[in-house]
Amino acid sequence: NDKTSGSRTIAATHPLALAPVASPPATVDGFVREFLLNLNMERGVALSSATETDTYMALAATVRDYLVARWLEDQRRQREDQRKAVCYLSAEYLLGRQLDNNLLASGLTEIATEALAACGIDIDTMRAHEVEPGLGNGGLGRLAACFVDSLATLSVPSIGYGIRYEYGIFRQVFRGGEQIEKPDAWLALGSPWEFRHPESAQTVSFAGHTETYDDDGVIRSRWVPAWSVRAVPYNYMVPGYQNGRVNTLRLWSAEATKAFDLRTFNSGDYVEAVRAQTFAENISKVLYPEDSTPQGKELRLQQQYFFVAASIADYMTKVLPEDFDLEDLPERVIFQLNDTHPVIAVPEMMRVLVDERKLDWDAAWAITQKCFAYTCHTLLPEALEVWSVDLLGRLLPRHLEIIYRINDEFLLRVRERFGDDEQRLRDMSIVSEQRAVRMAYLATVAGSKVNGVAELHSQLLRERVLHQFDEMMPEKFTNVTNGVTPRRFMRLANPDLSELITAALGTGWLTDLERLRELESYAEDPDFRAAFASVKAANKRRLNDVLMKRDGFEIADDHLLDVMVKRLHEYKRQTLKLLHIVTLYERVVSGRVAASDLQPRTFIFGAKAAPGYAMAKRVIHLINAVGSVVNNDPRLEGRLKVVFPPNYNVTLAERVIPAADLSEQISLAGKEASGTGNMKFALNGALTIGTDDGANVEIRELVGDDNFFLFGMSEPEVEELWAAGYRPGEFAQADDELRRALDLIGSGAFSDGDRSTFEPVVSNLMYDDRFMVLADYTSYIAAQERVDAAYADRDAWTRSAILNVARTGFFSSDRSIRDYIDRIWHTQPAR
Ligand code: BZD
Repeated sequence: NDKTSGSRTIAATHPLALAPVASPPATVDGFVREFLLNLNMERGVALSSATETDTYMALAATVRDYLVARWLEDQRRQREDQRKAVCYLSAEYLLGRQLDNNLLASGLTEIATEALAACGIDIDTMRAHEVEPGLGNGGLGRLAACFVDSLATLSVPSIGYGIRYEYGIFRQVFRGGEQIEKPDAWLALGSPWEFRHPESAQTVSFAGHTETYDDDGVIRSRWVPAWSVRAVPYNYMVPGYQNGRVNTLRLWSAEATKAFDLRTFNSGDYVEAVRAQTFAENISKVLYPEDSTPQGKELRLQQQYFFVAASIADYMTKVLPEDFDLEDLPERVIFQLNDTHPVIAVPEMMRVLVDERKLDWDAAWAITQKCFAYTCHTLLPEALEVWSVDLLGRLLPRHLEIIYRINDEFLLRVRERFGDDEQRLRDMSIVSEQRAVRMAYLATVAGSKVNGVAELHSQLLRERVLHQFDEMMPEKFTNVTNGVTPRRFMRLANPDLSELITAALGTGWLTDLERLRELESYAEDPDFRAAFASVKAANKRRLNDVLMKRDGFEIADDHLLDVMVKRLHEYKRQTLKLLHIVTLYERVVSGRVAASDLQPRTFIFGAKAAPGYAMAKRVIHLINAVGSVVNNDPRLEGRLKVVFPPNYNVTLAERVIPAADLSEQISLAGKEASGTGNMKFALNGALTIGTDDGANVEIRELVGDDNFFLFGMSEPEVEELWAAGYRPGEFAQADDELRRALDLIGSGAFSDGDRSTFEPVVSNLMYDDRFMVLADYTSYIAAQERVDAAYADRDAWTRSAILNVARTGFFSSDRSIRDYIDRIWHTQPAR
């Protein structure tokens, strides 16, 4: 047992207390015993009277019990080992359900299944009972979740830090085809996976003023804050895949520093009495659902500073030994900044080092610059975070001063290097002329490395968004192409395919995904192709069962399953997909094509729109509207179906992706930083129809042109057309079918004759079309025709699908993490 807790030493004498804590025996009997113990002792119920929630909670606690010993051991080792660790700072972790993942990681799936069956409980019911923690918006949050899985699997000493939002991404429902947002009360029944540690709380302060003072002859600055909150950590176990490792994810929850004012309460003003508490708790109350247009909201800045300040304090005071020489900090830790959301950590670290630890500025800056690295996830200028000087000055006055000084010194260096080029100084200044702090610039100046998330994205980052920084410090820039964890997105999501692969290759591929290459030769084996095709068919039936039960949608066996699941965004171009569907529909209803000549297809959409993003919400409405017309028009003879299950999340993704035939990755070239859905589909044997954008480029290079449906303008072509003056109307004039499709939508055919409902969508495309949907339409339709032709030869299609699996092992997040280690972190695996 661990006898030191912090600086306190416990004088244990009992033999049990001296030994390391033991896990329960990994047998069916051992599991049953532990499960019943939890049911009785933790839930206070007998098996005979247990509810589904009781049994789920007891099961989760049991799985936890098996992991705890390893976890405690790893924490002890990390403290003793003194190896360099990664602190991954992310405002989002889109974890998905935990039970199945933790069973798999601990190798307990079979034992637990049998043990529960022996107690009369179906483990699938337990799996279905879990509410997923939706603590992220989309790709960025899911990437963080894949990364913590790979960090544990690769034994990288690391901690993930984030926010324990009480409400995650909203629950989406449709009313009359329109999106309605409902709060996601994922904690309503409590989470069995977390450990609250109020004794390890940190105080995080805000507002107030700064002052200088004489510190034994040295003039120093200090911050006199106006108010504070308590940051209470909740620890989550992150088990590596069957390697005995368990890492920590530490999510912070905000609480009031003082219990509410009892005197006010007694005087009868209850609301006033709890005001402080409510105010404090607001900070971690809800995840902002905007994923591309940061609104500059004060509460969001509070959230960012809250979790970053708590994390740095936690690392500096609880993880680092007390006598640690701060000059050595860069050999001990690297803080990876997941986008700009945690970038306020940079001035916070400076404040801690200079104001609290009394280092001189230059020494502190030298340390800070080596301790941070920054990952950028976007290229859209409107998605780059900026904070107004006014807001920063009000909320974090000392940090603003520090940012000004960082900027002044940086601009001096720019001047030294490039002379008095005033335009350049304005362009590169961290503080813009609009008096806003550009967080991406701050991260670039402060970080040791800056990486994009796919080759093309990293290149465009250097050439466009951060061009002048690249000129000045090219050595900072690098690429790490994203990846996904094959444990969740292959083994758990697609058990049948995983079994087929294991039968062919043996075990080991799940942690060495490049071994999928060995499947290439199996693509030539008719028996393997038949087996692969029947796995796909079974996955479609499984999806059918899920959707039938969930939303009453049916997936026909003989339909090509064409899937577009991702956040709703104009740059991702869900409208292009819609124009394809409307075109097919219009061909039939106008009599130009016989329904019987259509390749039967089911189109699946999954997408949430940011609540304030009016155009995105209108597109959701339009998808549902087109769906209800297309699905009910007898002239189509059931050959086209549009299925849009609400509330797309990780759990649904795990069912949809393995069933897909065709993966839609159709963003305008140069706009999707990477995409990670694209990787998940390819790894599950869907073929991609896509533009040369983000990681699609790398997918296509790996799978080969014959196994990928490429269409649309390349990024340089996009730039060229844009520079020449893009007039979308000309494209509508030039393509008869495009005009017909737009006219049909504009005519009210999908809105009971009401022309106004979708007029904004049509006129936006006709007269603005920032993302050049119309320019790529013709090429897209032609590519879809190649899809139909290819699907007609089902066996050849299956061969392509197998080659997609075989050639995309590169996209394991294990490889991404190795790239981070080699190119950025330079850490060693834990002992
Ligand atoms: O990050 C996404 C990009 O759009 C994808 O191309 C990329 O694959 C993933 C992972 O690198 N970005 C996001 O998901 N961004 C957000 O979710 C987000 C959230 C809050 C504020 C701003 C952006």
